[in-house]
Amino acid sequence: PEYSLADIEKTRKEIIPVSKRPTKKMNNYNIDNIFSVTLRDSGEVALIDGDSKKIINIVKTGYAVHISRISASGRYLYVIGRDARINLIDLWMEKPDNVAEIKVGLEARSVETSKFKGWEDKIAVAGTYWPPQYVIMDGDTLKPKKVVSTRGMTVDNEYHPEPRVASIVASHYKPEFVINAKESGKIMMVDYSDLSNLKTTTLDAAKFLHDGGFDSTGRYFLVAANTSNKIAVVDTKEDKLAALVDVGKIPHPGRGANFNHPKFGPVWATSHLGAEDITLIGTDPVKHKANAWKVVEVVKGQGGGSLFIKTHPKSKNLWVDTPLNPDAKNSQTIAVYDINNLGKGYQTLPIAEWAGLGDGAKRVVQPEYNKAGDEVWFSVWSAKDKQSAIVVVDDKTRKLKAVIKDPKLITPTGKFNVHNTQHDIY
Ligand code: DHE
Repeated sequence: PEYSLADIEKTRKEIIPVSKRPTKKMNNYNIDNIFSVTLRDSGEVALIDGDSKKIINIVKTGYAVHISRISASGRYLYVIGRDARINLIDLWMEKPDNVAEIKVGLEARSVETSKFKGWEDKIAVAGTYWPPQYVIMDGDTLKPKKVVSTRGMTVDNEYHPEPRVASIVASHYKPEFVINAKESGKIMMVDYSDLSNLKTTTLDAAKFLHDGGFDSTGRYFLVAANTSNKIAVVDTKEDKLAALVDVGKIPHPGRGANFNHPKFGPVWATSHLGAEDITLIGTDPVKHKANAWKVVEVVKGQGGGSLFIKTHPKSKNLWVDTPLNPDAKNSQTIAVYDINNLGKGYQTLPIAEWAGLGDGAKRVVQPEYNKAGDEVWFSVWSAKDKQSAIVVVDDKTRKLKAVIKDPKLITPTGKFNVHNTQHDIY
């Protein structure tokens, strides 16, 4: 079935209207260091206080809940389920909880919020897999304003009836969202400042756009065209494709990892689903022009089946997971590299073993830093009926710091630290 703006509006609930919401922060939490943790199979997120490691609240969200994103001010948390349900959580409440909810389609993976100066917290956007479209909403009420179809021609000029919307990021340079259509390989820079006279710049990238993140300056967005084995680089200042970079089989960066390479200068890194490669791409067209948008180094990891890679500006470590590797000795551990000496190879840390769980898949997935950049959190992901956990590692010593276990932590996967997600720090 198709899904119109009227259909979408019918599903909307303002659980707590804006006029009844707090006018200032009503709790003593260090909001910046809260983690929103996807509890995939229970359709919930756990809000965990990063300082005390205690669960603040378990909030009901959509089916097979997928990602969380934070508003520009850091107040509102948007969570999207695979059933295209968005939950808006107000972190200013005494106990942060849902304040609004909407179902923007039948199936979805992405949600984002306006970040340009003057537009903080004002607009939200969600992309759907079905129907193939994106929806622009009011940031605080989720009232839908505009639905735009992605049906049309691919980069090869063939018609595609259902290009799914993959990742979306908010530009820091303009009032624009960068919206990636998977099957068509088109990247749409959508201007949200005037929805009745909607301006969109469409870039031809490469087919099968999936996930990606900004470079360290926040100007360039690097997105995997996954089964095209390419990374597309978008210049969000000029609204142009800066490059299409050939990489190994099925890059899967999550949001990727930015660091200063001792030899090549600023780089952005991705790991791969289909290769053991960790690919480093130069991102500084000014001071390191010869390296910009080139693969400057490929480091070997534990194997294929990697989903996420992470570092932090304050850290010297690069963490690479391999949760979909068929060998448990890879899927249950993490590889960590010294950024200043990648050639030395990686150290393997037995994260699943540290969690001290019984039997289960215990896939170690998605490193995520705390605000200070001195701790890394990992999910140890088992089936719904088995115990899972979150393992916290001290970044400097690479030693176990804490294990968070609770019967309510069912199938934890993605984790989103408020500060790092709000400011695109990764
Ligand atoms: Fe994801 C991000 C799609 C399966 C965990 N995933 C994304 C994004 C897309 C996507 C398009 C980028 C969103 C953005 O930035 O706006 N994911 C898909 C799929 O189509 C796929 C392959 C199959 C499916 O059935 O959904 C899929 N994803 C998974 C999982 O099985 C994972 C590992 C566990 C889970 O929770 O479902 C998973 N995906 C994640 C995570 C992110 C993500 C944790 C965000 C990473 C980040 O650091 O931002």
